Amino acid sequence: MLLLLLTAAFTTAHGGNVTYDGRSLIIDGQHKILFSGSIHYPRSTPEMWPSLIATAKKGGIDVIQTYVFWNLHEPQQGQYDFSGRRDIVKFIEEIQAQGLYVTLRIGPFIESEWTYGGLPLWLHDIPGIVFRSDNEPFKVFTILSLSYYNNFTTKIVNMMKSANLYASQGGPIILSQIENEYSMIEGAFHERGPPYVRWAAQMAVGLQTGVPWAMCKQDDAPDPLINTCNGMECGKTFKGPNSPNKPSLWTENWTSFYQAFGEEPYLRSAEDIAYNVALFIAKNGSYVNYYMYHGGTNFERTGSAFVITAYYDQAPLDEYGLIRQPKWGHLKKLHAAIKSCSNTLLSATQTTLNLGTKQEAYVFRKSSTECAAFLENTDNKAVTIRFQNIPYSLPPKSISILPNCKKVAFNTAKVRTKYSTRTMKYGLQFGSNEQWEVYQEAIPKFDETSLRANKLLDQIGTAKDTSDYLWYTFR
Ligand SMILES: *[C@@H]1O[C@H](CO)[C@@H](O)[C@H](O)[C@H]1NC(C)=O
Ligand SMILES: *[C@@H]1O[C@H](CO)[C@@H](O)[C@H](O)[C@H]1NC(C)=O
Ligand SMILES: *[C@@H]1O[C@H](CO)[C@@H](O)[C@H](O)[C@H]1NC(C)=O
Ligand SMILES: *[C@H]1O[C@H](CO)[C@@H](O)[C@H](O)[C@H]1NC(C)=O
Repeated sequence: MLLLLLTAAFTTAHGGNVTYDGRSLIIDGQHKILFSGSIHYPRSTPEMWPSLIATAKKGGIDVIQTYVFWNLHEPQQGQYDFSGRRDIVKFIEEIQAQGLYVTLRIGPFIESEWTYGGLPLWLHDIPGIVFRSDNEPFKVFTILSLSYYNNFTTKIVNMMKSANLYASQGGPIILSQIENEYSMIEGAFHERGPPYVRWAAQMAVGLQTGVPWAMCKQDDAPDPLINTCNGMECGKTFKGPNSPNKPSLWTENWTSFYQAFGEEPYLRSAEDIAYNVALFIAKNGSYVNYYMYHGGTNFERTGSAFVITAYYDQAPLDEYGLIRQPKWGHLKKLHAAIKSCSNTLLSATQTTLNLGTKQEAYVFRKSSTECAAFLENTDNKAVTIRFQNIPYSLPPKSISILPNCKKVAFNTAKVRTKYSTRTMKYGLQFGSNEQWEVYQEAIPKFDETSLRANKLLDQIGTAKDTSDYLWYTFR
C-alpha cells in the first residue's frame, strides 16, 4: 500500500495537450499549480544535470525553465553546435526521464546576463539590420532580420518536434516563450515596437507546437499568448493577465540577483521569497518560476559585461549545485503546503476578507469541508486575529497557509530549516614551486599596425568576438 502510494506520488504524468483558462495551465485536461525553477544547461556541465534536476525535484519543483542560447549554438552563420554543454535535447530528455516538465524560452533575444543577449555576433554585420524591430525605413533589412530570428526559432522548434519533446507529442515541454521583457525597450522603437510584438506572436503561433506561448513583462501580449510577470514581488505588482481567460503566471521570481564585479552578493531571505510566492498563489496565481533555482557558472566569455563568473550563487542550489539552506528547505515546505490543498485552490472560488487594518484572509472555499486559506499580516509586528472564530497568532510580515482552513501547515516567516554554511578547502595551492603561467601581450607599434581607419571603429565590429579587448590608437 505504502509502496503504491509512493509510486503514485513520484510519478508525474507526461504528455497530453496543453491549454489554459483563467485559472491555470491545463495539462491533459487537468488544472495545475506549478512550481518551476530556472536551470540553464550551458551554465553547468552535462555531468551535473542529473543531480541538479533530481535535487530540484526533491525540493518540490515541477518544471525546469531554460532559455535557448542562440550564439552558443550558431557561433558562425549556418554552423550549428549542439555538443557537450550545448546539448539542449539531452538536457530536456534528462528532465523528462526524471518526470518533470519544461518551459522553453527561445528568445531569440534572451538578455540573461549573457554576452550580446544571446544574439550571434555575425548578426551585427548584416548591413542595416535593426534588432528586435519592425523598422519601416529599413523594411528590406528588417525583413532580413526577422527572417533570421524566424529561422533560428523554427530550427529549435523543429529540433524539439523531431525528438518528440512537446507535451502534445508525449514530451515534457508545456510552455514556450518568444521574445524577452520587450516592453522594457519597446518605447525606443516608437511606433515600430507594437508591430514587432504582433509579428513575433504570429510567427510563434504559426509554428504549431501544440503548447501555449508566453511573453514575459509584456502587458499587451497578443492573443493567444499569455502575458506573464517577472520580478521580486509579483503578488503585489502584477496587474494580472490581459484577458480573463488567461492564467496568472510568474515566469521569473528572482531568488537573488546577478552580481557584478566588485559588488556584494544580493541576499534575499528564504522568508521573503516564501512570503511573496504564497501571496501570488493566494491571489489566484498558478505558476511560479524561481529565477534562478540554480544559476551556475558563466564559463569562458559567455557572461555579459561586468557580470562575475558565478551566476546567482545565492539561489536554492548554489553555483556548484549544492543545497543552500534554509532557502531550499523552506521553499520545499512551502511547495508541499500549497500542493496539499492544490485541488481546493484550483476548483474553489477565491474571496478576500479583511481581518484587521493590516491583515487579510484569502479564502478558497468549495464546500463546508473543502476549504483552504492564506492569512496575511503585512504589519511589522505580530498580531492575533480571529478567523472563523478561532484565534491565530500571525508573525510580522508573514503569510500562514491553512490547507483545511483550520490548522496552520506553514508560515512564511517561521523557518524550520537549519542554516547551512559553505566552507572551501584548497584543492591546489599555488606555492612558489607550483606553476604560474604569465601571458605577455605585445604592445603594438603604431607604424607596424595594419588596420587603419579615418573614422572611429566600434569594438564589436572590429574584434568580432575573438576578444573583449581592442588596442586603439587615435590621433
Ligand atoms: C493532442 O491533440 C491532438 C489533436 O486534437 C490529438 O491528435 C493528440 O492525440 C493529442 N495529444 C495527446 C498527447 O493527447
Ligand atoms: C533560413 O533558412 C533557409 C533554409 O535553411 C535558408 O535557405 C535561408 O537562407 C535562411 N535565411 C536566413 C535569413 O538565414
Ligand atoms: C480570484 O479569482 C476570483 C474568481 O474566481 C475573483 O473573484 C477574485 O477577485 C480573484 N482574486 C484576486 C485577488 O484577483
Ligand atoms: C519571489 O522570490 C523572491 C526571492 O527570490 C521572494 O522574495 C519573493 O517574495 C518571491 N515572490 C514574489 C511574488 O516576488
